[in-house]
Amino acid sequence: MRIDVLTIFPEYLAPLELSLLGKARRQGLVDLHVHDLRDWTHDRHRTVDDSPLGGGAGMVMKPEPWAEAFAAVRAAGRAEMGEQAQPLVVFPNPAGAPFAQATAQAWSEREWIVFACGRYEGIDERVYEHLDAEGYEVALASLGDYVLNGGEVAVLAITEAVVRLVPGVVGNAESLREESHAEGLLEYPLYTRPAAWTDPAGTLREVPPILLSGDHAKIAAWRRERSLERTAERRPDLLGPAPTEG
Ligand code: J9T
Repeated sequence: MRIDVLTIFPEYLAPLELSLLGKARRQGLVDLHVHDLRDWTHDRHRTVDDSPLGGGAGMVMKPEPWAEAFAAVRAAGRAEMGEQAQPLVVFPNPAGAPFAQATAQAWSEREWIVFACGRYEGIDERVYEHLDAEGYEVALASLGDYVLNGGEVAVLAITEAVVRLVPGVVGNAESLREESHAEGLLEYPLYTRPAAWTDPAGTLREVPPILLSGDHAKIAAWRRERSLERTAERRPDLLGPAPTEG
Protein backbone atom coordinates (compact mmCIF):
# COMPACT_ATOMS: atom_id res chain seq x y z
CA MET A 1 0.00 0.00 0.00
CA ARG A 2 1.21 3.50 -0.86
CA ILE A 3 0.23 6.38 1.44
CA ASP A 4 0.81 10.07 0.59
CA VAL A 5 0.12 12.85 3.09
CA LEU A 6 -0.28 16.51 2.07
CA THR A 7 0.16 18.90 5.01
CA ILE A 8 1.66 22.24 5.98
CA PHE A 9 3.13 20.53 9.08
CA PRO A 10 5.07 17.52 7.74
CA GLU A 11 6.95 17.17 11.06
CA TYR A 12 3.59 16.51 12.73
CA LEU A 13 3.50 13.15 10.93
CA ALA A 14 6.83 12.00 12.43
CA PRO A 15 5.08 9.45 14.72
CA LEU A 16 4.12 7.49 11.58
CA GLU A 17 7.78 6.48 11.31
CA LEU A 18 7.53 4.66 14.65
CA SER A 19 6.46 1.19 15.79
CA LEU A 20 3.68 -0.34 13.76
CA LEU A 21 4.08 1.70 10.61
CA GLY A 22 7.86 1.63 10.89
CA LYS A 23 7.69 -2.16 10.92
CA ALA A 24 5.26 -2.23 7.98
CA ARG A 25 7.61 0.02 6.01
CA ARG A 26 10.68 -2.07 6.78
CA GLN A 27 8.73 -5.14 5.63
CA GLY A 28 7.96 -3.32 2.37
CA LEU A 29 4.20 -3.50 3.03
CA VAL A 30 3.64 0.26 3.26
CA ASP A 31 5.33 3.01 1.27
CA LEU A 32 4.80 6.38 3.02
CA HIS A 33 5.40 9.81 1.44
CA VAL A 34 4.80 12.97 3.50
CA HIS A 35 4.72 16.22 1.49
CA ASP A 36 4.82 19.89 2.50
CA LEU A 37 1.93 21.65 0.73
CA ARG A 38 4.06 24.82 0.64
CA ASP A 39 6.32 23.11 -1.92
CA TRP A 40 3.53 23.94 -4.41
CA THR A 41 3.43 27.69 -3.67
CA HIS A 42 5.33 30.21 -5.82
CA ASP A 43 5.45 33.41 -3.76
CA ARG A 44 8.21 34.51 -1.39
CA HIS A 45 6.08 33.84 1.70
CA ARG A 46 4.89 30.41 0.50
CA THR A 47 1.29 31.48 1.12
CA VAL A 48 -1.34 28.76 1.49
CA ASP A 49 -4.22 30.79 2.99
CA ASP A 50 -6.24 33.97 2.53
CA SER A 51 -9.28 35.63 4.14
CA PRO A 52 -12.75 34.24 3.39
CA LEU A 53 -14.57 35.94 0.50
CA GLY A 54 -17.85 37.32 1.80
CA GLY A 55 -16.24 38.04 5.17
CA GLY A 56 -15.97 36.11 8.38
CA ALA A 57 -13.38 35.01 10.89
CA GLY A 58 -10.21 33.05 10.23
CA MET A 59 -8.52 32.02 7.02
CA VAL A 60 -9.31 29.71 4.10
CA MET A 61 -6.79 27.52 2.29
CA LYS A 62 -6.17 28.75 -1.26
CA PRO A 63 -7.04 26.39 -4.12
CA GLU A 64 -3.89 26.70 -6.30
CA PRO A 65 -1.35 24.85 -4.09
CA TRP A 66 -3.83 22.02 -3.53
CA ALA A 67 -4.53 21.55 -7.25
CA GLU A 68 -0.82 21.51 -8.07
CA ALA A 69 -0.05 19.16 -5.19
CA PHE A 70 -2.70 16.61 -6.20
CA ALA A 71 -1.53 16.64 -9.81
CA ALA A 72 2.13 16.17 -8.78
CA VAL A 73 1.39 13.42 -6.25
CA ARG A 74 -0.88 11.55 -8.66
CA ALA A 75 1.77 11.73 -11.39
CA ALA A 76 4.54 10.57 -9.03
CA GLY A 77 2.46 7.66 -7.74
CA ARG A 78 1.46 6.60 -11.25
CA ALA A 79 5.08 6.77 -12.41
CA GLU A 80 5.85 4.11 -9.76
CA MET A 81 2.65 2.05 -9.70
CA GLY A 82 1.47 2.35 -13.29
CA GLU A 83 -0.76 4.80 -15.12
CA GLN A 84 -3.93 2.91 -14.14
CA ALA A 85 -3.36 3.55 -10.42
CA GLN A 86 -6.21 5.49 -8.76
CA PRO A 87 -5.68 6.99 -5.31
CA LEU A 88 -8.44 7.30 -2.75
CA VAL A 89 -8.19 10.92 -1.58
CA VAL A 90 -9.19 11.31 2.09
CA PHE A 91 -9.90 14.67 3.72
CA PRO A 92 -10.19 14.32 7.51
CA ASN A 93 -13.12 16.58 8.31
CA PRO A 94 -15.68 16.76 11.14
CA ALA A 95 -18.38 16.97 8.43
CA GLY A 96 -17.25 13.65 6.92
CA ALA A 97 -18.65 10.15 7.19
CA PRO A 98 -17.86 8.56 10.58
CA PHE A 99 -14.60 6.61 10.34
CA ALA A 100 -15.16 3.16 11.88
CA GLN A 101 -13.54 -0.29 11.99
CA ALA A 102 -15.42 -1.24 8.79
CA THR A 103 -13.88 1.81 7.07
CA ALA A 104 -10.42 0.79 8.28
CA GLN A 105 -10.98 -2.74 6.97
CA ALA A 106 -12.11 -1.52 3.54
CA TRP A 107 -9.26 1.01 3.23
CA SER A 108 -6.65 -1.58 4.31
CA GLU A 109 -7.36 -3.33 0.98
CA ARG A 110 -6.63 -0.17 -1.05
CA GLU A 111 -3.53 0.11 -3.19
CA TRP A 112 -3.11 3.86 -2.59
CA ILE A 113 -4.47 6.50 -0.21
CA VAL A 114 -3.69 10.24 -0.36
CA PHE A 115 -4.51 12.11 2.87
CA ALA A 116 -5.12 15.86 2.55
CA CYS A 117 -4.79 17.78 5.83
CA GLY A 118 -6.77 21.01 6.00
CA ARG A 119 -5.85 23.76 8.46
CA TYR A 120 -7.46 27.10 9.29
CA GLU A 121 -11.24 27.29 8.78
CA GLY A 122 -11.13 24.97 5.79
CA ILE A 123 -10.24 24.56 2.13
CA ASP A 124 -11.68 26.54 -0.80
CA GLU A 125 -14.73 24.56 -2.00
CA ARG A 126 -13.53 24.60 -5.62
CA VAL A 127 -10.75 22.15 -4.71
CA TYR A 128 -13.38 19.44 -4.10
CA GLU A 129 -15.21 20.36 -7.35
CA HIS A 130 -11.93 20.21 -9.27
CA LEU A 131 -10.97 16.78 -7.87
CA ASP A 132 -14.43 15.46 -8.78
CA ALA A 133 -14.15 16.82 -12.31
CA GLU A 134 -10.67 15.25 -12.70
CA GLY A 135 -12.04 11.84 -11.74
CA TYR A 136 -10.45 11.50 -8.29
CA GLU A 137 -12.24 9.30 -5.78
CA VAL A 138 -12.72 11.50 -2.72
CA ALA A 139 -13.85 10.69 0.83
CA LEU A 140 -14.40 12.96 3.84
CA ALA A 141 -13.77 11.12 7.11
CA SER A 142 -14.67 12.20 10.65
CA LEU A 143 -13.20 10.74 13.83
CA GLY A 144 -16.17 11.94 15.90
CA ASP A 145 -18.27 14.94 16.77
CA TYR A 146 -15.55 17.37 17.76
CA VAL A 147 -13.27 19.84 15.99
CA LEU A 148 -9.46 19.68 15.68
CA ASN A 149 -7.10 22.41 14.52
CA GLY A 150 -6.12 20.39 11.47
CA GLY A 151 -6.37 17.00 9.85
CA GLU A 152 -2.92 15.78 10.95
CA VAL A 153 -3.92 14.07 14.21
CA ALA A 154 -6.82 12.41 12.40
CA VAL A 155 -4.39 11.09 9.76
CA LEU A 156 -2.24 9.56 12.51
CA ALA A 157 -5.26 7.77 13.96
CA ILE A 158 -6.73 6.66 10.63
CA THR A 159 -3.36 5.45 9.32
CA GLU A 160 -2.71 3.37 12.44
CA ALA A 161 -6.20 1.82 12.27
CA VAL A 162 -5.77 1.01 8.55
CA VAL A 163 -2.15 -0.14 8.42
CA ARG A 164 -2.46 -2.64 11.27
CA LEU A 165 -5.09 -4.43 9.15
CA VAL A 166 -2.85 -4.71 6.09
CA PRO A 167 -2.13 -8.44 5.73
CA GLY A 168 1.25 -9.32 7.22
CA VAL A 169 1.62 -6.23 9.44
CA VAL A 170 0.37 -7.55 12.75
CA GLY A 171 1.98 -10.96 13.21
CA ASN A 172 -0.98 -12.48 14.98
CA ALA A 173 -3.99 -12.63 12.63
CA GLU A 174 -6.03 -14.32 15.38
CA SER A 175 -5.66 -11.34 17.73
CA LEU A 176 -7.06 -9.06 14.99
CA ARG A 177 -10.13 -11.26 14.53
CA GLU A 178 -10.83 -11.53 18.25
CA GLU A 179 -10.39 -7.92 19.22
CA SER A 180 -12.88 -5.23 20.10
CA HIS A 181 -15.12 -4.15 17.20
CA ALA A 182 -14.01 -7.00 14.93
CA GLU A 183 -17.53 -8.46 15.17
CA GLY A 184 -19.27 -5.21 16.02
CA LEU A 185 -19.10 -5.97 19.76
CA LEU A 186 -16.92 -4.67 22.57
CA GLU A 187 -14.20 -6.94 23.90
CA TYR A 188 -14.85 -9.29 26.83
CA PRO A 189 -12.89 -8.74 30.09
CA LEU A 190 -9.32 -10.05 30.11
CA TYR A 191 -7.32 -11.64 32.94
CA THR A 192 -3.83 -12.99 33.46
CA ARG A 193 -1.88 -14.52 36.35
CA PRO A 194 -2.01 -14.51 39.31
CA ALA A 195 -5.44 -16.20 39.30
CA ALA A 196 -5.89 -15.04 42.91
CA TRP A 197 -4.61 -11.51 43.57
CA THR A 198 -4.80 -9.48 46.76
CA ASP A 199 -5.02 -5.83 45.75
CA PRO A 200 -3.16 -3.06 47.67
CA ALA A 201 -6.28 -2.45 49.81
CA GLY A 202 -6.17 -6.08 51.01
CA THR A 203 -9.12 -7.34 48.95
CA LEU A 204 -8.78 -10.80 47.40
CA ARG A 205 -9.69 -10.65 43.70
CA GLU A 206 -10.03 -13.94 41.85
CA VAL A 207 -10.47 -14.47 38.12
CA PRO A 208 -13.76 -16.03 36.95
CA PRO A 209 -13.24 -19.77 37.65
CA ILE A 210 -14.52 -20.80 34.20
CA LEU A 211 -11.31 -19.37 32.68
CA LEU A 212 -9.31 -21.99 34.61
CA SER A 213 -11.65 -24.86 33.64
CA GLY A 214 -9.94 -25.77 30.38
CA ASP A 215 -13.42 -26.10 28.75
CA HIS A 216 -12.86 -24.06 25.60
CA ALA A 217 -16.47 -24.16 24.38
CA LYS A 218 -17.77 -22.92 27.74
CA ILE A 219 -15.11 -20.22 27.86
CA ALA A 220 -16.05 -19.02 24.35
CA ALA A 221 -19.76 -18.91 25.33
CA TRP A 222 -18.95 -17.03 28.57
CA ARG A 223 -16.84 -14.48 26.71
CA ARG A 224 -19.57 -13.92 24.14
CA GLU A 225 -22.10 -13.24 26.92
CA ARG A 226 -19.74 -10.77 28.57
CA SER A 227 -19.17 -9.02 25.20
CA LEU A 228 -22.91 -8.70 24.63
CA GLU A 229 -23.50 -7.50 28.21
CA ARG A 230 -20.74 -4.88 27.92
CA THR A 231 -21.93 -3.69 24.55
CA ALA A 232 -25.52 -3.32 25.82
CA GLU A 233 -24.24 -1.38 28.85
CA ARG A 234 -21.62 0.88 27.24
CA ARG A 235 -22.48 1.08 23.54
CA PRO A 236 -26.10 0.05 22.99
CA ASP A 237 -25.98 1.85 19.63
CA LEU A 238 -23.75 -0.96 18.30
CA LEU A 239 -26.54 -3.50 18.86
CA GLY A 240 -28.90 -1.67 16.50
CA PRO A 241 -31.90 0.58 17.04
CA ALA A 242 -33.69 0.23 20.37
CA PRO A 243 -36.90 -1.83 20.07
CA THR A 244 -40.02 0.34 19.89
CA GLU A 245 -43.31 -0.40 21.69
CA GLY A 246 -46.45 -1.74 20.02
C1 J9T B 1 -9.60 19.64 10.68
O1 J9T B 1 -10.05 18.33 10.90
C2 J9T B 1 -10.88 18.12 11.95
O2 J9T B 1 -11.19 19.01 12.70
C3 J9T B 1 -11.40 16.73 12.13
C4 J9T B 1 -10.99 15.71 11.29
C5 J9T B 1 -11.53 14.44 11.48
N1 J9T B 1 -12.43 14.21 12.45
C6 J9T B 1 -12.81 15.19 13.26
N2 J9T B 1 -13.72 14.91 14.21
C7 J9T B 1 -12.32 16.47 13.13
